[in-house]
Amino acid sequence: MTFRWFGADDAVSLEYVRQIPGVTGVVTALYDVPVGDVWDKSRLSALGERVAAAGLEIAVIESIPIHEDIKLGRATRDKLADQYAQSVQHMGELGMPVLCYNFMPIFDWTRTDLAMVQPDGSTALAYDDEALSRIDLSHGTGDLPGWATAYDASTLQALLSAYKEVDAERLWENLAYFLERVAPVAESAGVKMAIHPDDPPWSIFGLPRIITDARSLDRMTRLVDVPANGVTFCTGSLGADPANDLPAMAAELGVRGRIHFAHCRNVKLTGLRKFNEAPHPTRFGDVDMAGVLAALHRTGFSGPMRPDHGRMIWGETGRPGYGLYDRALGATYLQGLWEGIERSA
Ligand SMILES: [Mn+2]
Repeated sequence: MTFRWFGADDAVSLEYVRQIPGVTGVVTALYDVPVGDVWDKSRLSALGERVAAAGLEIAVIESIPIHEDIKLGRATRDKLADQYAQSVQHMGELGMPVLCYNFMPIFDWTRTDLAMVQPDGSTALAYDDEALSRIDLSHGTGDLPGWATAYDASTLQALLSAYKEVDAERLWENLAYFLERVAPVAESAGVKMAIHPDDPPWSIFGLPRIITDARSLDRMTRLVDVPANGVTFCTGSLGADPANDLPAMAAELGVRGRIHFAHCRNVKLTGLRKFNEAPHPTRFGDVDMAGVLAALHRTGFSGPMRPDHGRMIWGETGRPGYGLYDRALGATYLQGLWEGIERSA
């Protein structure tokens, strides 16, 4: 069991993470490296030492962001892919076994409310496609929750217009081009690459999103058909689309040995392309968490798992989705569920 940690300025300290029963690994990153630059091996090593000093280990790097030029297929992508592969090589040399990354244009996870009040008084992240469609990006990302300072107006407009030339098929080509250069390096360095599904799993702001369902995950793993080219099975992202049969998808990818990391989170679907995040146990949302874990268990999954986002409960404030308390409850629930599955198997 692992837990995400955002580094030295995370309000949830490593010492607290260490006290969650059963959590042995952290999921972290170097957060201040400019996108595209090589991750310095000595800095990565120092991060590992800091985590080790707290009695934990780095189980997953989440994530090394992929430069937009790679996703856009621009001429600089060769150099950028080489630099990315160099960072992956450094991970391997330091024994950091799993890399979670994503291939979403411009924005990664997107929500329209970071603190939707729930009937029990807790707050949760929420998404409503109608609310998203009303957000005006012409003056930058100021109105998009969680992305307020990410892009100024001119940078964002330039990127949005560059993506007008990149449809879903072109994005697939660009993903293949990237993986052809990086996945073999990961394979030989002993690093498992685990692509994170698009969150939410559909197009937003007219941008293509391609990692959304069983078919696309299967296609992705076959772009470069090596064991290191795998998936982060994020139940919350994939579960936002009711057409996704999560236990079947976990079984299918799991039996091929391509699930390298599990993100476990529940979502409550409240309308068409509308949901809020929910407590981790199956009955609080639309994700069959018991079914997913049973499928993972059956297919011999032994990789890292983390409770993905949590609600804010007990008056906690902090980074939306990443408080201590609800995620810790999730970690213990998931271990209890796993124990039950193991006992009855
Ligand atoms: Mn996730």
